[in-house]
Amino acid sequence: IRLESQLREALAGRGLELGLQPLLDVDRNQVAGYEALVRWNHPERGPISPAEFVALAEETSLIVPVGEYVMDAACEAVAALVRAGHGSPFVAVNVSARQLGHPGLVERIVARADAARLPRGSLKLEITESQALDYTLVGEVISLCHGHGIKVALDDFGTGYSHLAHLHRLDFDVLKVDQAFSRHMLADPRAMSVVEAIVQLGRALSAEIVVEGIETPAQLEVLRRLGCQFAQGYLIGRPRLLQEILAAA
Ligand code: G
Ligand code: G
Ligand code: MN
Ligand code: NA
Repeated sequence: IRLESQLREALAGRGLELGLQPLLDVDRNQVAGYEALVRWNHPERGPISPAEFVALAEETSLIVPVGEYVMDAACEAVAALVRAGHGSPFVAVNVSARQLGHPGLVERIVARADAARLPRGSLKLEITESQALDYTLVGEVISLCHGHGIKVALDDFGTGYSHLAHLHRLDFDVLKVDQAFSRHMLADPRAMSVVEAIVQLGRALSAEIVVEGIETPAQLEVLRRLGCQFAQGYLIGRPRLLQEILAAA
């Protein structure tokens, strides 16, 4: 309860921050976009991971204003990066199962992108596999997004609930391979086989593949060899604030 009221205060004030973690276009060897990762700077406890407070936010419906904060900040961040000459990166925003059921989600995202004068193609949604999803709803959100030129990624692919049975009728544009697979792929041939198979699956479904948790050049080399489009992980970069990215350039 205390955490809940503190999160409400953070929403009202300036307690939330947006981390941006780069995704590398493996072929071109350049940053193509960012994943938006919300951070809560707690007054006493310091930064709290969304892994801790997103669940709380979902139980209390605070996930809706949290999601709006993230979309606003993400759109503003891309607009600022474009203005600063960082090309035209995309930004991928995480959406939880609870948010999917909230009417007007896609319309709100589109309105925010338009307000920031962003091309719709610079936005992606990441739907996580970590909870049971209403597949009919997911299908509707995907169609709505496609109608607006927004791509949709299936996050944490290969963990948690199995969406494999639904993949043939859910038109995901991107599959994000969980870091559990990349962590073991060089040491364990079976983990490598799984990553290879997912890359082939992506190709067969015309979906882009992002492999997460890339921490070493050897892991990145594997992705290059497999023809995987995007790499994400500490080797490419940790999540940083917009100001840090702008200052580093
Ligand atoms: O950055 P970190 O590893 O702490 O993120 C933990 C988890 O929180 C990730 O799985 C990510 O998908 C989720 N997450 C990060 N930002 C958001 C957000 O803005 N909304 C939702 N719903 N989940 C998020
Ligand atoms: O669930 P999702 O994949 O959206 O969240 C990604 C989480 O993984 C973030 O909290 C982020 O900080 C973390 N992360 C990102 N890259 C790496 C990495 O290379 N190694 C590890 N161990 N964690 C990472
Ligand atoms: Mn994600
Ligand atoms: Na993930």
